[in-house]
Amino acid sequence: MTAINDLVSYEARDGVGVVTIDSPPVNALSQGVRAGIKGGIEAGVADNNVSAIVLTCAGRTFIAGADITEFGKPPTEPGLKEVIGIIEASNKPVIAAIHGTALGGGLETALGCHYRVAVASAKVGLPEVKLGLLPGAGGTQRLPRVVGVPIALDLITSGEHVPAPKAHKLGLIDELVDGDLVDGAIAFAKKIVAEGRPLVKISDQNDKIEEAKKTPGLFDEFRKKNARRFRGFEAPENCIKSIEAAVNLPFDEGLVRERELFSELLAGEQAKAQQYFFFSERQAAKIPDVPKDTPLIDIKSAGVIGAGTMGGGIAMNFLQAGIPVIIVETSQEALDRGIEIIKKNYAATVSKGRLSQEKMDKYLSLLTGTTQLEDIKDVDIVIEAIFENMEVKKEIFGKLDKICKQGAILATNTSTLDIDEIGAATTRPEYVIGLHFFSPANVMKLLEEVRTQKTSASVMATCMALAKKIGKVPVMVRVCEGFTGNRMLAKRTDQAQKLILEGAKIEDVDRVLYDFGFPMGPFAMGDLAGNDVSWRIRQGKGVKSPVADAICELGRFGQKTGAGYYRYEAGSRTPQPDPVVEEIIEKAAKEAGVTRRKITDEEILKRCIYPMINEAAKILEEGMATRASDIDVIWVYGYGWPIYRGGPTRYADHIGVENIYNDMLRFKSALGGEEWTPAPLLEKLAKEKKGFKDL
Ligand code: 3H9
Repeated sequence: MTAINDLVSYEARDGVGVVTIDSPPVNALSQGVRAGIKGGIEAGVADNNVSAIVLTCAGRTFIAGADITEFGKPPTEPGLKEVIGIIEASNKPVIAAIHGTALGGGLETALGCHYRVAVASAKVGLPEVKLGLLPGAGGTQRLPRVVGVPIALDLITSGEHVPAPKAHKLGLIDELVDGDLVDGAIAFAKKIVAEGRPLVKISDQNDKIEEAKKTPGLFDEFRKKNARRFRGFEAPENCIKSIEAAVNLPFDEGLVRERELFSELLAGEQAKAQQYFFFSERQAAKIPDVPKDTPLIDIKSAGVIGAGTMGGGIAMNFLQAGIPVIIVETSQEALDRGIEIIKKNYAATVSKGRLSQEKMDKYLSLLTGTTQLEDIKDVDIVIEAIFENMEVKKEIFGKLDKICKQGAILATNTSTLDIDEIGAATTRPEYVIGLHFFSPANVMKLLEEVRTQKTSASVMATCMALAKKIGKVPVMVRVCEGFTGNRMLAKRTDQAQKLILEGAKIEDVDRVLYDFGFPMGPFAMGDLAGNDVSWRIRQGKGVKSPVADAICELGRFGQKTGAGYYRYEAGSRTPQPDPVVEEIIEKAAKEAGVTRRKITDEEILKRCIYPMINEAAKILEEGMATRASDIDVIWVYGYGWPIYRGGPTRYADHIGVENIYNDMLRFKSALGGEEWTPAPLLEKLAKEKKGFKDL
């Protein structure tokens, strides 16, 4: 074996040159890897003892893409396009041998090879769009030439990871390899040499391009069909334009156009925000005082207390991860109802073709129900998901303490209560933790995990790993009112209520936040979730909110009652402004002595967002969240904050903390109110002309 450089080696095996990249963790295409591939291919071409070259990777995966940490730095030679050009121009067949994931620049490199083989567990894809980019090393030009334009449009604008068997059917993979990948790739290489098969250069293949030319409306149709999905994002449109270039221009010119469109995105704020978010999500998985080698508790079974909407959704996550669940309810009727809803949810997914009947049956075979708490005595984790009442929860945790085996994790899904107090109801508070799922719990990706003063490192590490296993993104926070997400949300809700009292229209507040990029505004959101939920919480705390209370007093709980802040036609979810609500607001304003005025969109946006950012500063000061970027992960995955704006603290840095601070002071003198007093941390950052990124 010859070292080409520190990261890439070359070896002749059985008449085939094997170029192996070994650059942990994911063999990203750093300068060293690019130079190594170039050197490796050149070594293979020059080696008279070999007639073909296999390009493969050591470690857990094939090349996972360009090295994202290099973006924004001055380019270094050789560029990826050049390296791919060298591979494609090789006079000996080059075969990519793929395991793990061939993503982004990794797949583009493989598409520069003349053939591709993979193990069945491998996945391939061009996920650049998720980083606010497009495949910038020929992916938008080569992929459509292999799979056709319609499929390329889907794959490139979704960034989907395609499993190898499907990729094989699409012609992206030439052969699936059983057993050892490199042995299989060498055998494949020898076979194609023996059969005298041609050097397949994808750049020369134009059949699929010609086919697309016959449907000129293809691109506009695709744009129209996906307008909702792409709303607010810049990258999908550039992806489409680049694939259009593949159809309308010769290959080399298409590459040039692709580079222009790539560079445009790379320089933009959205790509920077989305790349920031990629690393933020991975950072969030790390808890500074929980070492990497902390022993994990083996979670082989789960108990869920409460078969309501949350409990049912939580149970589904475990079932889908192959973890058996026992669900507990107080009455047989409530239990049956809860289990029926789970079945209906799965059946609906099956009928939409997004789940096989076989999988649904498998999930349901892992589910049992009981009305006896004692039946969960042997489970490894319990998640309590009943209504928010401290006394009832304490009673349940006291019982769990007696019933559950030693070493079991006792979790609560509370979104409002003091989990230290819940833990104190047991003799094992170190096993108690908050696992705050977001509704719908089987869909929303965020899992806000809440550590108490006593939660053990092992319980935390286990719950972080478990979250990943059940397809969630976990963020660890500490106990405070509303934890991190809802504590910030409360600030937005407060402003939204004040804005409508002062004269803004409900639909204008919603529109401004929708246009900012949220899936819906706060009032449409309230109507969807049910306004009665927060009304009950306010009643419990003795807190008043004149408009929100008046609406609930009229039984206008939202979509489920046909009216809330908006009215809804029977069978429709489209919010219609309602003059009745306008009257309620006017009356409430009069009673509160508020003079109503016209409020601009700019004021609506700043008043909804800035107090949240200020609260984020307080949360960080108090150490309730570990990092500013954790808060951003919470808001993107739990509340639909547009990922292309990175999250609240990233957005604050983009606007400038100093500008936000100055606006806060202006609002304070114009409107009064404690919410406009800048948090000491916000003030400090503003005065030092720094941002959350500098913390
Ligand atoms: C691109 O290719 C542009 C091209 O068109 C070329 C244009 C010229 N770079 O996710 P994990 C790190 S754009 C640098 O926890 P997993 C990651 O931060 C790229 N670092 O593992 C983490 O570090 P740490 C297109 C990267 O097993 C560690 O590796 N490609 C990169 O759950 C482990 O990552 C993509 O978008 C990278 N490209 O998942 C793929 N990738 O341990 C991005 C990962 O310090 N990557 N790291 O926190 C992924 O989707 C997942 O990492 C992968 C593995 C599925 C590969």
